[in-house]
Amino acid sequence: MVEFMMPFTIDVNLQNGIIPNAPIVQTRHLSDLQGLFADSAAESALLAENPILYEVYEATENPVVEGHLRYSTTVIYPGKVGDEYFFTKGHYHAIGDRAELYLGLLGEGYLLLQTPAGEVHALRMLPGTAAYVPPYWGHRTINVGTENFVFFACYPADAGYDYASIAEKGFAQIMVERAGKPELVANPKWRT
Ligand code: S6P
Ligand code: ZN
Repeated sequence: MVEFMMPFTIDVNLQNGIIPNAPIVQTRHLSDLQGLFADSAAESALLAENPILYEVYEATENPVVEGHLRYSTTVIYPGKVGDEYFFTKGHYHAIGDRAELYLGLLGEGYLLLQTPAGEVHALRMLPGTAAYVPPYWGHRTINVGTENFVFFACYPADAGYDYASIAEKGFAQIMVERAGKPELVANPKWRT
């Protein structure tokens, strides 16, 4: 017998990305991403200030089971550690074959995608860009602009998070500022 969950709507504030009354709000400071930026000296120096790099508003209390969806907005603040732009931790999904869709809402960023072997793709994201994360790709978002970079994400409720692989190896390539513009370069800290 099918149990029918009641349909519902949520509100996303399109001026700032905030989901009012989101049951889950995560605030990630630089200290939560310690060791992930390429320039360790710049990272240590900025740790004294320990800025907030991004916030996640997770909107749903849907059951965390196969078949349901969860969704969130992420607000990444503008800034750099050395010449590397602020980014999210990045993760693979714990259930690797779960895909995801991002929709750019505000600002300018990149979605960095990586296979476990270190093949990297960078997709530019602007307001209105829908970016697809296919199954098995690790993903991280980066704010390369001077304003907040905000996007909406929708993902299978049971996808889960594997942060350990990224924390251990990082991404093979990183986004840095060169002559005032974002450029993808090899990550000197990447471990195969
Ligand atoms: C979840 C989805 C996003 C991220 C968020 C923060 O599958 O990809 O909601 O969780 O952008 O990134 P991270 O890497 O800290 O979870
Ligand atoms: Zn994800």
